Amino acid sequence: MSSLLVTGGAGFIGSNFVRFVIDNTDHHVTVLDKLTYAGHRESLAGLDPQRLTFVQGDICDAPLVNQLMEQADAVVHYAAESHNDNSLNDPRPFLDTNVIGTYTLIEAARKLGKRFHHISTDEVYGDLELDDPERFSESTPYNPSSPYSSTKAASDLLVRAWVRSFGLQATLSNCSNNYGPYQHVEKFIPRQITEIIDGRRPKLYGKGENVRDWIHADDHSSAVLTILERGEIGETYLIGADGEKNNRDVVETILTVMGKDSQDFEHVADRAGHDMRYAIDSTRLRTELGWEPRFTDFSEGIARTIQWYQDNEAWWRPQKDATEAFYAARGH
Ligand code: NAD
Ligand code: TDX
Repeated sequence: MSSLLVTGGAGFIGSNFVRFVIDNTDHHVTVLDKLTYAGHRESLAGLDPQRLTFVQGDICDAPLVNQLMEQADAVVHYAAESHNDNSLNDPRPFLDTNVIGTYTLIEAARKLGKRFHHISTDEVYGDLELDDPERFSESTPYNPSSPYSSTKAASDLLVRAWVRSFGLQATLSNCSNNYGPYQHVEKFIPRQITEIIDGRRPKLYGKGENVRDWIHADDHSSAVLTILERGEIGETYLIGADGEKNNRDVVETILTVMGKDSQDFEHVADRAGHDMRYAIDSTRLRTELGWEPRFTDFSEGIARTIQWYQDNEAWWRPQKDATEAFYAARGH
């Protein structure tokens, strides 16, 4: 048994990872999470207290980070400001958490000689044309578009530099768009599900032609555990499950599964600098480390996600009004 320090473990993907680790390994998990608007203690409810320690704190707090890291065998770093629309409204927290927070963690990890895994996104590669036959791979040049993705790109480059300059024992992964339970209602899929529950129409930015490459959060978790166990130090692995869909197709699937007319959506103001298409080639992870996704039926995964939001209104309801007020003020 070993002890994992998981940053951002009360957020969407972090909390799914913590559940996955507790269900599938005998590791102990310590979560370090600031509980920003995006973090919820309730997302970790019901987990065995013998296996989980929760610490509320900031990854920019070096003394706290050092103290927690001393007790850990390995660190998995999810904590971030994660929403593109927020980054267009107020970029500063993205610089603090994504850049200075990552710097604080890797400084501690290198001084203490700890194994470190850095979680990142396919958005660091910029976007693809709709008809481009190529997908993102580990050798695609960085070309981020938004304040969010540029701070994630900066954090990736810091980790790579710390590997080369200081021998940091790190791996990195860049994953495509996740879906599943515990995702904040500001994000595309939960926003549309909860709009329909509230009797309103789903809202597509622009024409709805933008493509995202969807992966279930549990498949992301299994990939991260695989890389933590078998990944080569200093290397980057792209995580994706061949789930490319345009936003309009996703909304039509959600409407159909929820028993509504598949065309009952509306178009709203587009996002500034909106990336057109993301697509991941995960051949390396599959061939070198033997990873495979389990959730390959998107409609079934969406149906289970819809069911989760229908069954867990108490979890998302407190965030809904403020989220919609933010969007309304921006024409979204
Ligand atoms: P999220 O916004 O749901 O959760 C982020 C968590 O980090 C929250 O619990 C928040 O309280 C915490 N946090 C924020 N600032 C902090 C700080 N300074 N100190 C400590 N904790 C802090 O995000 P998510 O969607 O779960 O994303 C998690 C990670 O995965 C991020 O690094 C993101 O870039 C990456 N990622 C996300 C996706 C996606 O589709 N959501 C895809 C690929 C990669
Ligand atoms: O109401 C909406 N209508 C709409 O059409 C919202 C909220 C979004 N969209 C579009 C914008 C994108 O094309 O849906 C797509 C997905 O939007 P988001 O859920 O905001 O995700 P995205 O911007 O693609 O980024 C996500 O995936 C990569 C995560 O938020 C990032 O943290 C991750 O790095």
